[in-house]
Amino acid sequence: MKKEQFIKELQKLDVKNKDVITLYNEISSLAMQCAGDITPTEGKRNAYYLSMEFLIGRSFYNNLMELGVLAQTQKILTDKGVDINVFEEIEDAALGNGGLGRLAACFLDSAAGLGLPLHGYGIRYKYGLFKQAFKNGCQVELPDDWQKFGDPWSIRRAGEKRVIKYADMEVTAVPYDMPVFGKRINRLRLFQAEGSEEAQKISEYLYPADDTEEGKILRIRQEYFFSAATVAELLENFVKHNGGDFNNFPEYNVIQLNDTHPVMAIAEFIRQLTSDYKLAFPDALRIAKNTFAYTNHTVLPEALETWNEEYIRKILPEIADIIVELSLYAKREQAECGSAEAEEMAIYKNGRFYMANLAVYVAKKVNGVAKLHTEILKSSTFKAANKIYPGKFQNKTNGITHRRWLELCNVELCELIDSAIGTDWRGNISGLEKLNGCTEKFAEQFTAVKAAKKHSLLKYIADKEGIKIPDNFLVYAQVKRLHEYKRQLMTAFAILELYFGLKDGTITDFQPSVFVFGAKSAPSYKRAKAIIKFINEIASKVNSDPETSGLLRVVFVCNYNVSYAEKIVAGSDVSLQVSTAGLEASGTGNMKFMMNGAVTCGTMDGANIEIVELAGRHNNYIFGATVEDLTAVKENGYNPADYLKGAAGRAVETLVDGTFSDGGDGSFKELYDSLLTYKDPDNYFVLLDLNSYVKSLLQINSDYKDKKSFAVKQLNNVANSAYFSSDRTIAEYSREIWELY
Ligand code: 26W
Repeated sequence: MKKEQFIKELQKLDVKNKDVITLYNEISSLAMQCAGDITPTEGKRNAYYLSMEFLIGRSFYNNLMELGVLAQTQKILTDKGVDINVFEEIEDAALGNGGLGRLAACFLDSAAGLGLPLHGYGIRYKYGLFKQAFKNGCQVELPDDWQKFGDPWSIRRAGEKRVIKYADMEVTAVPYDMPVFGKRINRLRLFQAEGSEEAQKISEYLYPADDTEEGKILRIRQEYFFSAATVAELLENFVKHNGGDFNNFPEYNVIQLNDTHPVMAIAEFIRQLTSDYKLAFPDALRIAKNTFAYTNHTVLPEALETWNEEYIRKILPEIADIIVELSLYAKREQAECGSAEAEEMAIYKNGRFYMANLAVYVAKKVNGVAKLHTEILKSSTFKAANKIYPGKFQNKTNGITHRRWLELCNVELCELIDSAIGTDWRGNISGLEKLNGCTEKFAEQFTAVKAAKKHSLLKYIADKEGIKIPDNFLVYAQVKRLHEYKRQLMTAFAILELYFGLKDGTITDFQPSVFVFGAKSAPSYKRAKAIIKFINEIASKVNSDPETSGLLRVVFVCNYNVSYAEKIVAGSDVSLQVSTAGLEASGTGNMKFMMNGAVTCGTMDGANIEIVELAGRHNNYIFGATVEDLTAVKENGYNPADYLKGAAGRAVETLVDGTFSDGGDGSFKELYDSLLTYKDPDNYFVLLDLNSYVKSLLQINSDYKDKKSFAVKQLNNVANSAYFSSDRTIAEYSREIWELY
């Protein structure tokens, strides 16, 4: 069905006494008929993106926009007495945790937008990322039953199901296909586990708590489940369409591994080629080396997956044997390296499998996700491999799809851009830089647009959180997963310093400001949960203080997700990106804020460096220790207590002086001890950077008085944000890794 047909059908749709969910399913199903056949085109080279997470968010508005019928649908529904915004009740499909999962969704959108054949493979979780609620300011997790609204955007393909075998069970993998709309329509195929109760568990929950042996085994089962189903399908299709000479397999297929979660696909690929298709191991390995590419998304040791050999051997003995065999091949190839380097690259050591090293050994290309991150991979994390495999490592700075993160979430800004530079930029986002010539001229109009989006955001927050913030407030936002390295705790202390300064009169002439937080903590991450509680405690104290609540507010929005993010990035003035230098591989929220005209208040970390490089340091607010500074600090010995002078000391003391209550679980004291008492205190240098952070926040507050010049800074960020469209990122992957034409 073409979109004209969709419009005709929609006009005929009877909406009388139908509830939102029925309407949602009927309209979505109509749009789905526009998709037609979405099977990957055989005979051409296709790229396949294997990811454990696809954080696609809400599909309804995005898909109608990508089909080019969103405005008309809104009009037709309005004429029928239906406000299109009612579908906001339909929750997001949160099939991911955060960064790497949302990136996967943006990549699929951009490939479709560019007309490139990139198809996703993953898991169709019954329950996605938990729904967050607050009980006395503490995070509680509720199941994310996203399918209760129906799932009109997927097509079940029972005819293509296949059996996945473990030593102790068999599972049926049933594919569900979701179209990815764009200039061409690509496909996201998610496998659902069916069979016994035990088998169904494999696709029940996203990332089960892996702090137990049972959790770890389940995670291994999940990783193997979708990897094996995908490999089996790609090999079968190759035989069916391109003959049986597997030497040509890389001509038609390139497989991108999104972090280490799908890395077992490499071992499974070799297993199937050797045991099912009778290839010799060296041939299977050679073909694998021409097929796979690997993206690393983090240098944090706790996120670089290693698996206890026994766990894998227990349920996947052949995979364990193949990984051991690969480690021997790698050792032989790396024989000329010194023992220390061999140790660093080891795939199999002290009874554990190092999945990142396996990926680095086999993958033809390995990429980091921002310039600094890739430098750290080459000079530190994978230093030895970079030395013996020249040309293997490359950078692919992340991006975000500007269709969702600008055109869908900020129509008003897009109209302003159209009026300033015409509409060519919508066809090719790099045209945005034409704005550089007229940011002064359009500054006032930008201020009006930002004010309108801020009004919508604050109204939404009032509705959802019950907290009313006046429209004249300056909006600082820190929205991302809760992790110590992202330093939400440092923002909490900075807010307390502002609060105390307002109370004792040392801070004057302060522009009314609100700090908006949004974050979910992993359920088992106690310290992150304590930080959430601490921020909520600060919010209730600050917001209820009549002396200062006209000047300073704090809001921790509940159940932050993709849809909430769309409103926050459009309505905020300042984007807080304050991770410890060297630890945020890239960040992608930073790019969303930049594209929507927020200035970045941040450290020289991840993609912040490239944002500031492109938008101009004078249009942003950089503070804090750099990677080099921290190396020196560590060498000279770091004593956080040295940084407790004045207001900083007072702010930190509130963790233990009774100002706030942790509800009696001792978590605030533990937080305090982690900063000051433990033998290796303040691992993320919160106290080191706190003072310069507060100075930065005050500078922003002061600059905000001159609305015009502040707006020029903000608009300059928009003008230089095209580089951070994932269209640019995908074009680079396509040219330099996938070689798609
Ligand atoms: C321990 C915290 C943690 C949890 C999960 C760190 C990393 C992970 C994932 C394994 C990797 C991940 O999501 N990394 C994020 O990937 C984004 C997309 O590339 C980057 O923008 C983020 O900087 C990076 O943290």
